[in-house]
Amino acid sequence: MTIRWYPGHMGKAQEQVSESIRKIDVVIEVLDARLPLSSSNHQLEEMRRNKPCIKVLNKHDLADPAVTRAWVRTFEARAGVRALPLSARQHSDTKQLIKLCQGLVPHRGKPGWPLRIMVVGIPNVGKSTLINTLAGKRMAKVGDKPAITTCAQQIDLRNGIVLSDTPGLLWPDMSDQVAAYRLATSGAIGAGALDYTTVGLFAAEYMMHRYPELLKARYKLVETPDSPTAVIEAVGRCLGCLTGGGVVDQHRAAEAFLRELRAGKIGRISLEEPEPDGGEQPESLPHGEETDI
Ligand SMILES: Nc1nc2c(ncn2[C@@H]2O[C@H](COP(=O)(O)OP(=O)(O)O)[C@@H](O)[C@H]2O)c(=O)[nH]1
Ligand SMILES: [Mg+2]
Repeated sequence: MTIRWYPGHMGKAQEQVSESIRKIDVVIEVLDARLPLSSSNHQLEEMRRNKPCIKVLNKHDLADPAVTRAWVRTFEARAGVRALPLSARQHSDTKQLIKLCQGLVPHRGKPGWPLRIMVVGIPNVGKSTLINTLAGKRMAKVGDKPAITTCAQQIDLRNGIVLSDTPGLLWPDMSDQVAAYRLATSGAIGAGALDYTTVGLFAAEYMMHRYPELLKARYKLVETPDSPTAVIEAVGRCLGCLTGGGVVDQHRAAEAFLRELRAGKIGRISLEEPEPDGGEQPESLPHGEETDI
């Protein structure tokens, strides 16, 4: 199955983000910590020119902490890039983000000379959640002041920082089918674009190779199932996704499996990891011969 998913107006969105970046000091790119590469936008590096960028590895609470640490090292090896794992709902986490921004542009953040930040990222990574947590109850719009009219509307965080109140919408590279499957597994792609059974089998294959112990613990299995279908079968039995005749309903079982995986019920899992040599993209196909995922 080929996943196709092209939200509308993407070309225009890219132009707007590119234009807005000219007038800000720090770009905050929100990524999904479970799949930081597949949830990134490859044009952003070009779009941000030489502006400092913080890669927020959001939904840290759902990701494998060791893999997230490896991603932080990979990103921070790039010029002008910092990386911070966090949970966008956590105030304490976002305070660290503010400190990092201030450290990157120390000459800004003074009266009449605010530090201007913008949150960008693909749909569903948590941009709005992050903006809401950053803004908190002290949120104030200051878009009518010429000196700081850098975007349509801004939120004055009252600590020398102004935040663009609309997130810069980017899009993932859907021509990469492995990335598309990872995005679908994470829930970043809307239900209309995918077939639960196929995505469930992709996720099952990944989990049986990468996190067999988590699978066994969650679904009370003695042995790791030997095929993706057997994983879904086992999940269906454990969760009671059965048809009238007591046979596992594959579709319902796959849907339940994905729901559990996305909610972190199976454990903290990452869907991709950087290569040890600093390269980023492990090559693998959803149902091909390769099994390096
Ligand atoms: N577990 C977890 N869920 C999060 C986190 N941040 C956001 N979410 C959830 O991710 C979904 C998408 O978030 P949203 O802010 O609307 O994403 P946006 O499309 O980038 O603005 C929502 O269901 C949020 O509750 C996080 O740090 N951890
Ligand atoms: Mg949003």
